[in-house]
Amino acid sequence: MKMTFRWYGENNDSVKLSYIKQIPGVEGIVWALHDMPAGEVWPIERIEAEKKTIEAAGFNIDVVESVNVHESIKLGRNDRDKYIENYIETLRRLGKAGVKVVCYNFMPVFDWVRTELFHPLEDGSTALHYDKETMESITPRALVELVTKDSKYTVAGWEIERLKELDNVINEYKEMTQEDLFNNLQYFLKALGPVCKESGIKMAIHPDDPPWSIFGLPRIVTNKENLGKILELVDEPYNGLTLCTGSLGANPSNDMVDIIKTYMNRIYFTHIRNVRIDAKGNFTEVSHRTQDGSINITGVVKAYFDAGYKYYIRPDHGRHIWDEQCRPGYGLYDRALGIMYINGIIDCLKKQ
Ligand code: DNO
Repeated sequence: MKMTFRWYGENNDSVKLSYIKQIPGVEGIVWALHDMPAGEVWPIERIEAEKKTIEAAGFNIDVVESVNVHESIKLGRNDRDKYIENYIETLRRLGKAGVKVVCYNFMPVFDWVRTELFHPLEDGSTALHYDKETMESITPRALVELVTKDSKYTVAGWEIERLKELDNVINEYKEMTQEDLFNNLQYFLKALGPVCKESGIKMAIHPDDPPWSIFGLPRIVTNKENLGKILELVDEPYNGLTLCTGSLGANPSNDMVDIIKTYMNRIYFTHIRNVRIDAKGNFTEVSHRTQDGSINITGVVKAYFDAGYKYYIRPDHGRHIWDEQCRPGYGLYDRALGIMYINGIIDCLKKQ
């Protein structure tokens, strides 16, 4: 297991690389060019500059999260091939720079969705929260306003460019079935085959977060069965998964340990996050510790350990603790605690 930490780039993150270096065991920085609009080719000079900064701080650049997929590809519009070509070129460049795994998602319009970014927890910290009733009564536009107003940073996955055509794009999805979305994903993945094979890049699709349909939009990366179906769309090693325990785990019928054991050999990247689900199905992100939430984090780490998992792992969203001012979910402190918890479980297993 290779421990990594997500970092948004110089002047775009409250956390410094030198701070991350002080967390024991972190080998790699999970990075991206966050200001690149989906569908555009990433400039070589910028990839090189990022690589230089990250490597100079003593980390590898093996994992990119994310190269975002243009809406035309998800919708299967007539102009999708040009965006797929651009995606391929970006992968070629990333491969040359030494990137090994590219995380992406295939969620229509929205990336992850929450109704509150700074929900108070009983310990005085705050965390990301999802309220079902709010989601059922709010319009997409009002949700964007509600969620982005409290953050001084852009919220990754909620980039302005992605959301500016919100209403039009949502309408375009109206007629679309889950099957259509699977087909469009297959078309996209097949086209990436040659570049992935030539550059050794593994594609790792991120689960839908939360793993159910929102605003009537189709969502397919939601459960064990669909993950299996996605792997079969192109049954080759380059087509793999990002396993995010907090995304999939927000649905209590997703048994994370079972899912991980089933797809272990195609999971190239893992996000460890705990959520506490209440009786109504609302959920709040909590500390990584197993007993603080609804997900068996200890069991998850053990499943990876037992399998001799050799790919990448990172602590996912943390709470905002100790008055830290940071990107929502992406502070230094709670994610560092998360790493030490994971490190602790692993060391304990090693000793046994
Ligand atoms: C949220 C993240 C997601 C993830 C993308 C991957 O914090 O887990 O935004 O990066 O869905 O494409």
